[in-house]
Amino acid sequence: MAPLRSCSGTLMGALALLRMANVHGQDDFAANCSSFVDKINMENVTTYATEYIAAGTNLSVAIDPSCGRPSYQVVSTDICRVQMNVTTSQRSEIRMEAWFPQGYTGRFLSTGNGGIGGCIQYSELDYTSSLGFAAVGANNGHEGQRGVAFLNNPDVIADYAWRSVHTAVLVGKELTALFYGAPQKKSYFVGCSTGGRQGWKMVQDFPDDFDGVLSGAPAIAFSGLLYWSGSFYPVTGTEDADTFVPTQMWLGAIHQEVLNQCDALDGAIDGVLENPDLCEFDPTPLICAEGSTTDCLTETQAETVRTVLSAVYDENGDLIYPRLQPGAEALAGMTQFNGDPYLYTTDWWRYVIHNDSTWDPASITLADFRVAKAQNPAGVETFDGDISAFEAIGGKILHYHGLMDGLISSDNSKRYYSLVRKTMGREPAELDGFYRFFPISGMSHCTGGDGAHKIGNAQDGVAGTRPDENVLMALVQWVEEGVAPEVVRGANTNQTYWRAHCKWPQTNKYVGPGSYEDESAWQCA
Ligand SMILES: *[C@@H]1O[C@H](CO)[C@@H](O)[C@H](O)[C@H]1NC(C)=O
Ligand SMILES: *[C@@H]1O[C@H](CO)[C@@H](O)[C@H](O)[C@H]1NC(C)=O
Ligand SMILES: *[C@@H]1O[C@H](CO)[C@@H](O)[C@H](O)[C@H]1NC(C)=O
Ligand SMILES: *[C@@H]1O[C@H](CO)[C@@H](O)[C@H](O)[C@H]1NC(C)=O
Ligand SMILES: *[C@@H]1O[C@H](CO)[C@@H](O)[C@H](O)[C@H]1NC(C)=O
Ligand SMILES: *[C@@H]1O[C@H](CO)[C@@H](O)[C@H](O)[C@H]1NC(C)=O
Ligand SMILES: [Ca+2]
Repeated sequence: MAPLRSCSGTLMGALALLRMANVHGQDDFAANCSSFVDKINMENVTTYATEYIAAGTNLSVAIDPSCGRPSYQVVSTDICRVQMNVTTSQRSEIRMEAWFPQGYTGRFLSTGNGGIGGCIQYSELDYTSSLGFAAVGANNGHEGQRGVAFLNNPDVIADYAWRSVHTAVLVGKELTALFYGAPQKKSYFVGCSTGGRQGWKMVQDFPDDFDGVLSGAPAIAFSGLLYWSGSFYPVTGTEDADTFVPTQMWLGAIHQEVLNQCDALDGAIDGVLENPDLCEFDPTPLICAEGSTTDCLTETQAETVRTVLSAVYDENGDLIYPRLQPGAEALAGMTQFNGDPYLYTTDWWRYVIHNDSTWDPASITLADFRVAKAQNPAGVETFDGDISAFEAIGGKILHYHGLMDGLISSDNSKRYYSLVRKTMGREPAELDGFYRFFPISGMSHCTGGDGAHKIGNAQDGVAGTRPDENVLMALVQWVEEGVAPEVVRGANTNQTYWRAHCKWPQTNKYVGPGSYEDESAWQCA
């Protein structure tokens, strides 16, 4: 029958047209991207490339070797890559990139940085652009993971403390509007460590920048943190000192003894501490018996263990920085108790605080801390408990911290939560409307760890993209639909089990009857 033939003819024609439209859509996107460079005309912005990058491309990227990050990134989705430099003062600038996905969702996002760098996080640009965010990332005002660029240049320090992220957000939002033809609907931040601090800095001082902030393991109370990290070297001494505790002991016997004493306190012997606050670790059982010398500690070494696992206080007994939470001693043993000066501390006091590139990290004392705290260059402390301006704009902040973090104590995140409570005079139920904090058991520093650490906070830690299995998408749901996360779920490394991490101040307790790998065998209390 004629109508049928014509119908199927129309259908085939329509399919062909659709295919052509798809190809044209891609061509348009690519063409729009390559010509985009000519449309950009912004003060202080030098754009040197806009190029279409097809999904699957193994992109070679400029990254300083000190960053310890790969010099390539495999791109997961079709993007328009925009590379530019932005002047931030007469003697400082940032290098920045914007990755505009073809599958744009109307959401803008800024990534963060790490350490005292200097390193664009290409993995996070890729991760977030593949989720449909128009994503930006900047180099924080200098290249690489050292502090030399700070010397005698407070503008580079200001870029590091706040201006790089803030500038990249202003420029990035303008470019997003220009490229897609309309302003972003919502704006987000994702970062961990120094990135976590950057997120908090924006919440505290630039509340209009973001609608939602995902801040992990934040390097806040900055001078206290770097003083704490720098205080270990004079205690441990170098590898040949009597006071030194071999890294193998931290990885093996000491971590095991912490588990012996504290793993069961949450109800389950699973190699993970759900509530390190209950753990008062005592290294005494590890002291060598008469005649024994292996897998044990001398009295002197036991004293080192006690000291480096304690909080640091000033002369008046005021807390400078809390203790490392038990469970993280293996990572800390490798990175902080390893008999070397802590590089970030060394560089910060040399190139920022004392302007003296010969300053000796072995000489660090409370006086050095006092100078740094008083100087608080460009407001880097990031420990302001009044975040009411962010609440007032309707912003949401989702804060998390790994309980196996051996670089930044999760106790300091709890301390900040308390500071906000006290400063704003709010109970947790009242903060819940806009600020929620989730300690993540079994998570190391930002990614990795022995427990259910894959929460979707970074490309290295993704086990799903639904809001109930991905903390970034949970934040989006909170901001856009008003559905706030009650728990943050994560999977372990091999994704053989999931666990729901509780909202602070609740903690997880194993109640059974199933195995500890059974999510429903745990309860927040
Ligand atoms: C390309 O740009 C034109 C004009 O600015 C716009 O109408 C079109 O939607 C864009 N196409 C794609 C695929 O981005
Ligand atoms: C991408 O390229 C780098 C070196 O250029 C190479 O080491 C890496 O294996 C490549 N990755 C993939 C997935 O092809
Ligand atoms: C952009 O900044 C980087 C890092 O400071 C610099 O190496 C590069 O030469 C600059 N590029 C342009 C085109 O200005
Ligand atoms: C450009 O940078 C200068 C500082 O070098 C600053 O004073 C000015 O406000 C910037 N312009 C814009 C549009 O941001
Ligand atoms: C180091 O230099 C900066 C800027 O050049 C200055 O603000 C600071 O006071 C100096 N610190 C010392 C200890 O000289
Ligand atoms: C995870 O999987 C890898 C590769 O299959 C395997 O080598 C490793 O032993 C597994 N780890 C655990 C903890 O099961
Ligand atoms: Ca346990």
